[in-house]
Amino acid sequence: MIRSAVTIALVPQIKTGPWIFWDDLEHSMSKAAELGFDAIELFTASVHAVHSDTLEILLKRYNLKLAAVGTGAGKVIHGLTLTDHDSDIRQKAIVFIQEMMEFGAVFGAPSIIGSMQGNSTPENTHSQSMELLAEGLHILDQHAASLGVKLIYEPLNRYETNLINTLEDGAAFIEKYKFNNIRLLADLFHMNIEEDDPKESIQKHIQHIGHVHFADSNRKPVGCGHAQMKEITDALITSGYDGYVSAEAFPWPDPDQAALQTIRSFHQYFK
Ligand code: LER
Ligand code: MN
Repeated sequence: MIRSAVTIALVPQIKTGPWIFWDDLEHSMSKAAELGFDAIELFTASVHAVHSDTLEILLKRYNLKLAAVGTGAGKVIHGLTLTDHDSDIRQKAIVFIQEMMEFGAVFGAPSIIGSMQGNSTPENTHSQSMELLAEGLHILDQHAASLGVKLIYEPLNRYETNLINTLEDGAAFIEKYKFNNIRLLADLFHMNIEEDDPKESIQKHIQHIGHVHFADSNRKPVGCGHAQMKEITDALITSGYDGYVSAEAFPWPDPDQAALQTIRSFHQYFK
């Protein structure tokens, strides 16, 4: 079954980012529950930001699930990526992601690697960076197996990474290295920039897709842009997608209205 989720970011340093709720955790969760979301997707500065006991109590109180845990703060706050030329930083990036994975696994939730994949730089060519990415993901793929959760890898648009931009390249990478526990994130905003045909790409790579970020062409809440949303969401439904569709969009015009617009769109396309 396709389920709805909404992002909550508790990282002040990325306050201009595409996350619906920014406020205090419980207040955001109560709003999500009131609107009928099934789950939340959480972005925190580190595993120390929210105690798992506290999260467990709140998830029960508001009858919500944890859909996924974002790791972007690892790069934004701590400067860590899996492809940094400095092996010490790569090692710290792996530990940061492993801790996030352990935090999420308590709730059966996967962690997402987006910006922590990094970029190839003058110090590392593209192929060297891809090797470093594969080395890091190999360790994390095994960690996912030991925890019994998936790890979600997110192709980003070209302005955010020069490593993997499309579902096709992501799928080829997973197959090349035989990662059994890594699934792709289909972020509809990035796909709107990079995919020739988002619906076809979804149909073709559905077996690799483990999470969806729900946003319109301009990264506003779905319904506020010009993406061909009906054919994209139909592709998810008819291909048998069975995971979360999580609102990662700008809190436009404000968090409450963005959440309301998102859940209305979710019902329009998926119910
Ligand atoms: C993270 O999910 C993502 O999509 C990035 O573009 C955030 O900057
Ligand atoms: Mn995303």
